[in-house]
Amino acid sequence: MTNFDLTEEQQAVRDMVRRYAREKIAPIAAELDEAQQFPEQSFKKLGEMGILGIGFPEEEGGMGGDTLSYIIAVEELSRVDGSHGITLAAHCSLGVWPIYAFGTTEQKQKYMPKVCSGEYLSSFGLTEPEAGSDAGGTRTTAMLDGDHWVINGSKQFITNATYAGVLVITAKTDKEAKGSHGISAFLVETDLPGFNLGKKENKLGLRASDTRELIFEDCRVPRDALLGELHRGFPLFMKTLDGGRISIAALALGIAQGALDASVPYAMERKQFGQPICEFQMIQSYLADMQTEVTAARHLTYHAARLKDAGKRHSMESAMAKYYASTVAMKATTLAIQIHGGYGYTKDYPVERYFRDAKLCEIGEGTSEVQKIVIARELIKQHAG
Ligand code: COS
Repeated sequence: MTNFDLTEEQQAVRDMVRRYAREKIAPIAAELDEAQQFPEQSFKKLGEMGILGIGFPEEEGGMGGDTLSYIIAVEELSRVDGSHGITLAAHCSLGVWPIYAFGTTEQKQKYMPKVCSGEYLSSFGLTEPEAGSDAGGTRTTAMLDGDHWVINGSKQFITNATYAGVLVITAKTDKEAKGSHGISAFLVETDLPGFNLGKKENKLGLRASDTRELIFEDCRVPRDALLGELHRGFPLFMKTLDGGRISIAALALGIAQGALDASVPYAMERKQFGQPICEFQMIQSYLADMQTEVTAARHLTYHAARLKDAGKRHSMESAMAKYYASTVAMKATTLAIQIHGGYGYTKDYPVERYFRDAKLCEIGEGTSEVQKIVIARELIKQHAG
């Protein structure tokens, strides 16, 4: 990988996470995937290393790194195991970031040190059975009763749910308001009465990551658990997703790079017709496509991260990075299996896992179709002046 003008700090994060991923995660990734086992020990260790608070200021309890350092950490984990990558992505982008960006001083003092150190894992409860791409279709409600909000409803496909200490969730606070209006965000501690975990999903890929349903039955959270402005939860989570989508781009990028990492040495070692298959031009064509497209995806992803670091609007760039990197991950992992031939279709090589893991990138945090809507709308807006 070329340097991409990384600072010394960004390179140090990359090297640290890369070393940890290669030495500690790569040897156990296949086993965790097979057993659908969440890597609790890894996240304890990543918390000790500061990685769970990597993109947040030291005074908030974070490591003091920037968005790009965090994105590189997701990429390096995903290069050996997408389940680790998505767990970090959901924690930092969807759980911690909204607390940091929209929390009151009291909320930040209460939660930031815990989520940055890994004492609490965190995540985001937005999706519901009737509110997937149509994120404004939220049916979960939060009604004020004295000094408490009473939450009722359910959330689906929530990453990290079992292991989270606090979650950001969304609920309708004005039942009369239509569509994206009248939704608010809340901080919910997961040991509250009325908060229950539902079914654990048995997934195609990212099987060592935790994905569950959340069920709220008269779950009472304190009045000051409201995060951000009342009834303005929709823009809050759209801004959150603008950042989250860069981390899913990094997940896709890492998986695609992992597929390429596995394919080059395999193509150099595997002999057919009396020579290594890397000497055949059709295999070279596959490798050339993978290298070119992975590099292009990295440019888009790092660019979106740099815009976020510069405090500039990055909705379109995040969507482009996610859309493109996900497409690249699907293609690169498909080609990696093709290069490995019959062996690639078995669990003896990691490329079948990468292939299964890649598919989520085209779905989670907004499908590729949703990304195209975001890109086109931004483009039209820019042209309208
Ligand atoms: N940043 C800040 N505000 C934003 C925003 C952004 N990126 N995008 C939209 N908003 C604001 C709009 O300005 C508008 O504000 P007002 O109510 O003040 O006018 C409001 O949010 C509604 O926006 P819009 O009309 O664009 O909403 P739509 O219902 O048309 O949104 C899409 C359509 C499909 C783009 C949206 O629902 C979406 O992204 N869906 C996918 C959700 C998703 O990713 N789910 C997976 C979650 S996994 S955690």
